[in-house]
Amino acid sequence: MLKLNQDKIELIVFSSQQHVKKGCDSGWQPFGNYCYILLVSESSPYDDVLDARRACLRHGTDLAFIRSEDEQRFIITLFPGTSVTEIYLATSDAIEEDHFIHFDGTALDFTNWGDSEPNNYPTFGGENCVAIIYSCDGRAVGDWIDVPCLFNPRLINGAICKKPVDEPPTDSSSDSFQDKFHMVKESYMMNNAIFSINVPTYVDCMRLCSEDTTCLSVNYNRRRLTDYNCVLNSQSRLVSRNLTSDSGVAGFSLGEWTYYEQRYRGY
Ligand SMILES: [Ca+2]
Ligand SMILES: [Ca+2]
Repeated sequence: MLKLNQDKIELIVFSSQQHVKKGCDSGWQPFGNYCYILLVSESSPYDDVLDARRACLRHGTDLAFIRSEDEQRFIITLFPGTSVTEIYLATSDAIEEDHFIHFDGTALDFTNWGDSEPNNYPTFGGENCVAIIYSCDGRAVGDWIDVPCLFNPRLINGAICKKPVDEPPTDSSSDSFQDKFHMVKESYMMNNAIFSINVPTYVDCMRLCSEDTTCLSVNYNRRRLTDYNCVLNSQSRLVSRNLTSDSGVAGFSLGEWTYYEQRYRGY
């Protein structure tokens, strides 16, 4: 199935070898209690890991990370017959160099690093995100490599999205959308604002973010009783180091800001 998506043509890959059981939407493949889809950006590679993440967000979920050898084996079965070369995973060491965690903040239970990886190759300012190999000279299928988060020099054109079986559709009007965020107190994401707006509560700020597929985190500040500032960010701390505990904004003192980022749901 071809889907026009802004300036990219995104190919949703169906595998004829997989039986889609009840619980996964059309085009999604089941494994365990989860559904997976491989997205291939056909017209151009993903700009960066955020671009790949947004591709999954448009499908109501987020990039996958890999928890076990069995899951890795399953994911590799999605690659044959496609033009995918390398695929972003939801794993990063942006918060602490050489300490990789998944985007939900959990530790790695399984890794499959290729030879000499991760090497934090310095040419583009280090490498804090992770891709899995399908087709790359000198690499084995399934090798993991660390890659830059915010620049894609390797022509990474794949994204694997994952969601729990029977997950209800994303409903930003539901109260449960608050569960999609977690808080980092007294912190502020610098230089990644999409826009800033006054809203009465932090819940309203989260709601705005959850309704905007380009929004990955928010800063919330209550300056005065009648002046509340909500900043929607295009990045999260998991792919950017621009999180600071010093607001750096004139007129605001430390501790007034609260940073919330969208958490991964269900896995
Ligand atoms: Ca790194
Ligand atoms: Ca590397």
